[in-house]
Amino acid sequence: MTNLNRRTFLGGLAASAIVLPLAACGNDTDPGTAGSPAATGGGGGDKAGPIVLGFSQVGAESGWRAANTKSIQETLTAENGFDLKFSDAQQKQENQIQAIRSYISQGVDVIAFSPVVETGWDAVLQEAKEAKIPVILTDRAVDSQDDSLYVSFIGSDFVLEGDTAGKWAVEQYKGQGLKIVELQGTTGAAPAIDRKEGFEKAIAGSDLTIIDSQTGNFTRTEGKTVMEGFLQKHGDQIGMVFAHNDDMGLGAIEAIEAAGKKPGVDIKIITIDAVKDGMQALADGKINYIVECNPLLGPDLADIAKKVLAGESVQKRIVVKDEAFDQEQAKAALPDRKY
Ligand code: GZL
Ligand code: ZN
Repeated sequence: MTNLNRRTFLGGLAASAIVLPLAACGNDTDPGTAGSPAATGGGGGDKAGPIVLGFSQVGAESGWRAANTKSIQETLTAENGFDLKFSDAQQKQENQIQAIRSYISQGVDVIAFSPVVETGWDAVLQEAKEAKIPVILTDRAVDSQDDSLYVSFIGSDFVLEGDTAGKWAVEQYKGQGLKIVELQGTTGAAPAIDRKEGFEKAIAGSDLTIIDSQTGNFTRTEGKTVMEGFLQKHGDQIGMVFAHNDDMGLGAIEAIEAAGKKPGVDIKIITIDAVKDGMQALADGKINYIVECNPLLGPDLADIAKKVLAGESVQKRIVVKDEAFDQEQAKAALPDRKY
């Protein structure tokens, strides 16, 4: 009997509250009587066999996402006690909802996902709750009224990331009346909403102003296209680009160079993520400052999943620590960067 069936079967047991002698099966230890943590699929410390974890990933839109996926797939391995079911939603919420529903019907032990946008999750998370399948959020948050719909949220503080970027910009460039164009992340996504909020608060009261702002959906291609539009519309007025991620900043660099201007010199650039390509551009002087957003969430996810299934209490919010780099710091850090 595979783990999945055992979990569903045990779930059934608890519901019927009768204790049938379980068919001897595979490597299962005695799951305990109906109603015990094991029987309700709570897992119980003695849960034998791998933890079946269904993960719904946003997509493969950026270098950050690739590093995040790698961390999850490299950590949630069979030898680490997991049977990982992984799906890529191509940045579509309906694909994530569909994947979560399929994990529920498979009767996985735990569901984890990075919600592409903040809203629209309550129904499917309610279904997971009714199926007694714990849900862990990684990377991005949901704006849900009912926070019993997930057991833990592991991710960076995006408002702080925007604040750190804005504070550095004011420190470095105040007094020049700098005009900023903003490349926003995916509309409705927690990092886009929160980074914008943090940055705007940090520059408020200074002589730095945002003269235009548009989503580039966290991708290099769209960042380039939107920057081309900004250059046509605002030309030499543009003193700085604030991009919500490195990939859109790298796209902006292509557009700026195509317009015969020097990125990092004629037009300053501040981005967020600190993935390898971004850090290289920073070291090369084409970007001026990068605030890191650590994508290596696999170990925390594995730890929380094991604790939840062992019936241990877990922290509701785990804030991932981020650093920030200027050009000199990037040169020093590059050789040791893990992503
Ligand atoms: C942030 C993450 C964002 C990255 C982008 O934690 O959700 O999504 O900043 C990625 O690069 O696409
Ligand atoms: Zn929000």
